[in-house]
Amino acid sequence: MAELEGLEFGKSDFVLLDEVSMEQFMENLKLRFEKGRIYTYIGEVVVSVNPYRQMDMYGKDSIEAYRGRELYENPPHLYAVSDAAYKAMKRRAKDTCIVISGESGAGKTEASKYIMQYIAAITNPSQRAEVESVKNVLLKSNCVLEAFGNAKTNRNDNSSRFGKYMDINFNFNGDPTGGHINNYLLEKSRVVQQQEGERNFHSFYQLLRGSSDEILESLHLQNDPALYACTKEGATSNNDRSSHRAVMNALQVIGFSKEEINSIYQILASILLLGNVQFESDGESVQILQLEAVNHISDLTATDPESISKSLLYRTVATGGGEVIEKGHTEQDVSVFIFKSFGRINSVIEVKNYNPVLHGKNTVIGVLDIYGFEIFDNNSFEQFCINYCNEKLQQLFIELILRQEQDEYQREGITWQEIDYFNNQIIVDLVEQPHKGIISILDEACLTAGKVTDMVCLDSMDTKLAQHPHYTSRKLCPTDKTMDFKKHFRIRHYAGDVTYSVEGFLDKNKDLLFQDFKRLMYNRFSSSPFLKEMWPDGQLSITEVTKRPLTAATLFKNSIVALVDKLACKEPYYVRCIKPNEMKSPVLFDDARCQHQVAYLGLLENVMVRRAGFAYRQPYARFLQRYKMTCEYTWPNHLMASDREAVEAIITQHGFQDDVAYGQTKLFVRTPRSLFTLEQERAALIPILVLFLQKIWRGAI
Ligand code: AOV
Ligand code: MG
Repeated sequence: MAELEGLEFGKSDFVLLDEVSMEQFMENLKLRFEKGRIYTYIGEVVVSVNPYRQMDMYGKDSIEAYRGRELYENPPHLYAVSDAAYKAMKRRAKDTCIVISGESGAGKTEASKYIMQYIAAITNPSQRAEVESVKNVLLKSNCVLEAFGNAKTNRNDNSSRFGKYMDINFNFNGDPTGGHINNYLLEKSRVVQQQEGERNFHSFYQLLRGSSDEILESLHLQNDPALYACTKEGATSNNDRSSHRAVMNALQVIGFSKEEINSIYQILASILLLGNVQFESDGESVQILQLEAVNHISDLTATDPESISKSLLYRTVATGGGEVIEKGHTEQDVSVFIFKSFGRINSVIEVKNYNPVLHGKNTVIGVLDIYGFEIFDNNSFEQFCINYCNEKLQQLFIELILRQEQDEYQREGITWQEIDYFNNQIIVDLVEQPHKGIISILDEACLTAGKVTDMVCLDSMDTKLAQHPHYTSRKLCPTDKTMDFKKHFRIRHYAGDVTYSVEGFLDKNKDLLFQDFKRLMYNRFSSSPFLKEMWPDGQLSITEVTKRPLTAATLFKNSIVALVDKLACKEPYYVRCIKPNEMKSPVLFDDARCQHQVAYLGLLENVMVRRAGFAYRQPYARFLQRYKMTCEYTWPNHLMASDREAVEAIITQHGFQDDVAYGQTKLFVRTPRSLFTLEQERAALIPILVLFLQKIWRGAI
């Protein structure tokens, strides 16, 4: 394998290291990064180091080089695993998935785009129009989703603020016939608040910088992001204008009508204007200061200003007796529906991308690109959810790559040196366990009537979780000077310690959007099914909506559990991304940072399992069926006592006995080479066999 590139580039598969140690692993990883070899295998897992520069390895030539080839025939590449997933799907009708993981800024989203590009490039050779249009929608959806769901953070200039799982459906020809995108918990709070040095979602800046003067005028906007509370942070960027053009084009390709595009931008404009509305409170009631902005919003949403003001200032609640009263609400409430309306835009995009054109047998390749593990100066509810999600994905990796592998050796009676690894299930439990976990405690606080504050909830967590080895309460660390520990709790995550501020947890978990506002929007858009759909419960009458909805954390947990279930029943391929440094530098390999990631991703354990283990396994009967023609003792039928003995005959005749182990029901093959040789022999024999059979049919033999 390594000789494909020459030894000066290091080992192309960590399995080939002379000795499995952290030292050797890091040496190889660093050498390859420095030589511009950003991909390295652990068997079929791709380890990728973010190059932070444009690499000349994704062009048409590369695509051709990898198309239809086996993993070990070319230097490591995302294209090779994409092809392996595609082959498994096409030849063996297996649903497959490619799971891309790694911390924020490690290169997951870029990887997912290259994978999609590759799949698009190798499919539909006959250029059928309907398949081309499906491919276009799938490819272009990225651009739109990134505009609305990505933002500059202090970890990554183009950070995904939502999780994305895309299923691509294929017909029996192996051509894409449709797709479905699931979005996971968008970080909505970003619309009203960003940390220092960060930006709001790209789409706001794109709209302001990229639109013509006429359009801006019609939206009551000016082209300077610094003028708006939502965008004044990080108002400078140079490519917003060109991105705006690309997004407009993508929206059209996907099939959004002119009116729909206008409506989306009217809503974005309303959010920008709403963000500038200030309120004055005299302790009793609240007044709006900028009535002009309210007038503009009313124009954009074709709603009368009275209703807007009213829905901003009051909420209508149904009392027990069915009577309706009006009650004032606070500034904080107002921000809630600003970001909620933003979230709805994304759900519309998801609906638009769903294309269930399913003909006949249909297989799926899923591509998962989710927000990576992150630690900021201030970590809130969003980081809590994001990091929990990463714990779940790490758990899936452990399950599929480390645990099941070892379990199978045990079951099959293969001699095996047990490998120790850190199982993060304990942290997953800390978060999600019913009744005892953090989400349950949060939900309980949210559902309790009366004034339960964030601090009351924190107290409850500190009491209930005091003994947990991965939870640190303020009470246990009163002398911790490294931070304001008054309203914080800390979780020892698999990827590092994160201190969360509990402030805002309850509100974000309740995720309120007031019914008045939904009703207003639903009625306003009654002539447009596209926009009406954004406010589905707006049609409910006041008394119908008092039922308690599920909390944000519980909904998120449920969606992640469903995602993991979906992934677990597919054949998984893994891309493990590593961030080489914090400076976005193409030349810096920060040894300590990289080693930390290698350790928590469990890559060394992965090498050990893989090395001691076997790359391929097949039940005896199936192996025999496929390769019996390559051995005189098994062709056309064997006379041995069992299939296993017949398989032994094939293996021995080819001299592969040191490369295999015999399990109870399956043959285990260590390296892919042996199988490859057998495949080649088989391929060479088939034409001879066909000729032979033809002669028999013609009576020549
Ligand atoms: P992420 O998806 O893993 O973070 P990205 O894929 O957005 O990270 O990568 C961050 C940046 O690194 C990109 O914007 C590129 O500038 C650069 N980069 C990554 N991969 C490559 C590559 N293969 N070639 C060239 N440049 C690359 V996050 O979404 O924050 O968890 O939520
Ligand atoms: Mg990303």
